[in-house]
Amino acid sequence: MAANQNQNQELDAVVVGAGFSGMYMLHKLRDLGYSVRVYEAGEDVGGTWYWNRYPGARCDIESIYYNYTFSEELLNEWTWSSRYAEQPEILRYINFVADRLDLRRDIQFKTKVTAAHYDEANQNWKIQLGDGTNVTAKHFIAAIGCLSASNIPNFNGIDRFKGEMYHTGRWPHEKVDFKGKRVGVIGTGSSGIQAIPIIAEEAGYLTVFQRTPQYSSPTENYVSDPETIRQTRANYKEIRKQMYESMHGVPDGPRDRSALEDSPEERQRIYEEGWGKGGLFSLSYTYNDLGIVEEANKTVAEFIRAKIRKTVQDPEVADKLMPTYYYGTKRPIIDTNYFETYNRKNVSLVDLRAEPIEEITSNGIRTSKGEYLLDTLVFATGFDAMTGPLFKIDIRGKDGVSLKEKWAGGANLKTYLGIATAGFPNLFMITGPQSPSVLSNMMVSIEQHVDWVADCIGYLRENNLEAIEATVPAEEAWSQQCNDIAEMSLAVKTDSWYMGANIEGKPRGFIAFAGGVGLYRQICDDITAKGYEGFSLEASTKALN
Ligand code: FAD
Ligand code: N01
Repeated sequence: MAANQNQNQELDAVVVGAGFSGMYMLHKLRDLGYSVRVYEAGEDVGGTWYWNRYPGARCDIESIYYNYTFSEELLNEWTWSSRYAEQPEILRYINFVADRLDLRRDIQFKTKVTAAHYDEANQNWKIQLGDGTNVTAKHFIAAIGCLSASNIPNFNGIDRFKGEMYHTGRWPHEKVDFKGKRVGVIGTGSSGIQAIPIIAEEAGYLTVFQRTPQYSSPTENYVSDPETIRQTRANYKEIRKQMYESMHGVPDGPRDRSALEDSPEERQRIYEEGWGKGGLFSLSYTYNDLGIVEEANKTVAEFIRAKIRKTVQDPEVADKLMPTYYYGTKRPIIDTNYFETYNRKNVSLVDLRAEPIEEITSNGIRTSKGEYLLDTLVFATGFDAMTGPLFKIDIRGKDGVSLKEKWAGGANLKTYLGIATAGFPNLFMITGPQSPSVLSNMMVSIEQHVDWVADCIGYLRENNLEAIEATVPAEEAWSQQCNDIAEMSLAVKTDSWYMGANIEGKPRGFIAFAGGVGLYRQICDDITAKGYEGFSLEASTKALN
């Protein structure tokens, strides 16, 4: 769709974003007979997998679980090539779905949504697009992604650099040529740790600028086994049920045993087994108290540090790579040859805790100890997560109050279920803050939210209702519950993007519901069964105006 064809009509829904969330939301609502348009800033579908094209990008949830589950046909028609598919394959899958469901005809690409204001008199949303046009919709659905606002820290002199600069989350479509170049990578989160080993193979010289050393364990990727795929398809209903009822949206869960119940020898054996299997959960699911009991956490942290010491040949470099925060309180990372990369002759590590970056110069990076000359600079510096993409849109609810103003301080982040917020009727957030979202297999959380929102809109239609809004007491209680659960874990003791700590000036507060996707689904279903308890429902007031 080229120009905005919907200027003069009121749509049932406007959806922002054409990643996994927006695509399923469109399909679902359109199937139920609603008029709906999706607006997407990018040139095509894919969201995360459209933007994050950096070398080494791949998923960390096993591909057989990291796909849509709502359609058995889609499941049976797509076969993943490996345990953890790479970005190009995931993007091919997304395009396959878009074609198969004929989604593009209702998506307007290259179009940013810049503002959305609730019109109380007409009980609808006036939405402004980047091209200056407007559209009106009864429901405004933010499917804008938890990790879609890339973050480039405001380093002094950043505009002076004469070489090439890239952010992992805004990677060009063409291959970036590192051959023979002096490359600097800032950031060692999941993105940096995936990209660094591959860039190192091609670059003339790679300098990694690390602020916080990370725990990372092996991915152990392998080619898909046809028999496993056959069995997964044959048992999908049961597997999906397990995913729905689980903690993180995958069929298994933590072993029901404390790390402190085992002898050191037995623990070592268990950790070795988990390490050997590879993947996101093999190590963290070994015991059920690694995320909550300090002494238990120390055992797994020390296990990984010993692995790093054994892998990295230069003891001084190994020392710089030793993580000290509580394991698992930042998103666990899985890698392929990350620590091994520091044994290469063309790679060096700069510890930014010992020598902070003072400025970016025209020729590279100057730390407190000297200047590093670079041809190419890669920012693997993450995202302004969760609230970042929402705040980029001027969203205003009742009385013209902006979402940004409403959530001004960390403690002020108030949502009901992470889907809605008081004062903003008919605004729905797919995998919004204070939902399980980033703590889970996002596909499970996305599908659950989309289904819930579609059911809710259906309920309004069936009952001749015009608007639904979270009540203040309901969101107060939900936000308190989210904070209480987070406080039980070690996660609140670490500076991480989960806590908003990666963005200068961002209020601190745990950003998600940490009670697990199973419990969360039960709560949502229960609220629906009670006629949308905690929401106020409004009939049409249009006749009165
Ligand atoms: P996104 O894919 O982020 O899509 C949102 C879209 O909204 C974007 O295309 C954006 O351009 C658009 N948009 C935002 N604001 C506007 C606006 N104002 N106007 C118009 N368009 C707008 N999760 C997992 O569960 N497993 C994984 O293995 C995994 N791997 C990941 C790897 C990387 C590199 C990253 C960054 C994230 C990963 N995630 C993973 C999280 C991932 O973001 C989700 O799994 C999922 O892809 C999110 O889909 P989404 O549609 O909700 O959001
Ligand atoms: O971002 P991050 P990411 N000066 O925020 C550093 C998902 N994902 O893009 O730790 C110097 O984790 C920062 O340092 P510190 C996944 O959910 C998944 O890597 O803040 N350094 C850190 O090292 C993940 O969690 C996959 O001290 C600065 C890095 O930059 C999320 O996306 C792959 C700095 C940022 O790490 C984000 O991951 C990729 C500064 N001023 C992403 N500011 C999979 O494998 C920041 N840093 C599925």
